[in-house]
Amino acid sequence: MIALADIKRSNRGAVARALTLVENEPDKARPMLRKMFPSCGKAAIIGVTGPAGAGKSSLIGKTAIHMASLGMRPAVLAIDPTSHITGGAIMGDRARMAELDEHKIYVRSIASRGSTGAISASLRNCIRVLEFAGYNPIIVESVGAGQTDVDISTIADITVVTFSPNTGDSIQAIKAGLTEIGDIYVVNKSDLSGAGQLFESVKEFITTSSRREGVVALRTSTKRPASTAKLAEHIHRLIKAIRPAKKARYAQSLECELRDIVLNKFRERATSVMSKDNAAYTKCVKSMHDGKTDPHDAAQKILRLCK
Ligand SMILES: Nc1nc2c(ncn2[C@@H]2O[C@H](COP(=O)(O)OP(=O)(O)O)[C@@H](O)[C@H]2O)c(=O)[nH]1
Ligand SMILES: [Mg+2]
Repeated sequence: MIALADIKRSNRGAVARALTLVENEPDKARPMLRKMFPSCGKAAIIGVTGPAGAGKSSLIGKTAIHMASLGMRPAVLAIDPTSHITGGAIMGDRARMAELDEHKIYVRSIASRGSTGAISASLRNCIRVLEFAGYNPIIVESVGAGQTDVDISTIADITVVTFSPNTGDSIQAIKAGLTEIGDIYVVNKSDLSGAGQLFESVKEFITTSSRREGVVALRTSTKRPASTAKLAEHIHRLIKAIRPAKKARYAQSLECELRDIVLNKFRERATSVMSKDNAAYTKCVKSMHDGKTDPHDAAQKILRLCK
């Protein structure tokens, strides 16, 4: 049993156990999540996305420390499957971990395998646990474009899209739709050559293509503290600016979550009905093959079996 009171006072062990339960045994986590639900929905959720290797983990590590010095209590969830492989600046680096620990910043990577629906559900519930534990904002690192397929911008209040000059596909990635989701565009690794040019392209692209208001482009380098401090300050200002709209945003996000759950459950149910072991299903298929039932009538029969 994990005591809610221990999670509430941010006991690290209790928070870690709660997150593990949510990830590995979602059904067993239900009663706990039910109790947490009424006090959730107020924490700001910051999504950080962009190509693998752009420096998201490193950047989050540095920025979170600035955020802590601005009086915030950030927690980080990484659903980046490459975080471990690249030596993941957040998770792997002991010195960095110690620094984050010192600032009481909670960092955790969460599973990126499984269906998109399962990852999103687990992410949303992990956010609840962290919010209940008093963390705010909750920063979520995800790889954009096709790798984990969790559309972070539907969950996040503020989306940071990150590029760097040495992930060659950056401009293509920008054009591939990322311009629609970002509130902040970051060209990281500005200490490397090519960053200036990329920054100009990003700026030009967002002024001509982004339909959102107040979108900014920033240059950062994890080697230059002033640049990451500036990013933290900008996020801080945005968090304050969106506060009045947070309730409505959360209501919208809950409805989105509800639809996801229902549609996923329905898909699971339908998939299990349409199995070769299901006599009613195979009968239906045979009747269709024999030319007795057309596919639409067969589908109606199967939908009745799904109830
Ligand atoms: N030169 C330079 N390297 C950086 C910078 N930020 C991150 N890196 C390096 O880029 C690599 C990938 O960083 P990581 O944070 O794991 O990227 P992620 O895959 O986007 O999370 C690591 O070797 C980092 O040390 C930066 O601002 N400048
Ligand atoms: Mg990473």
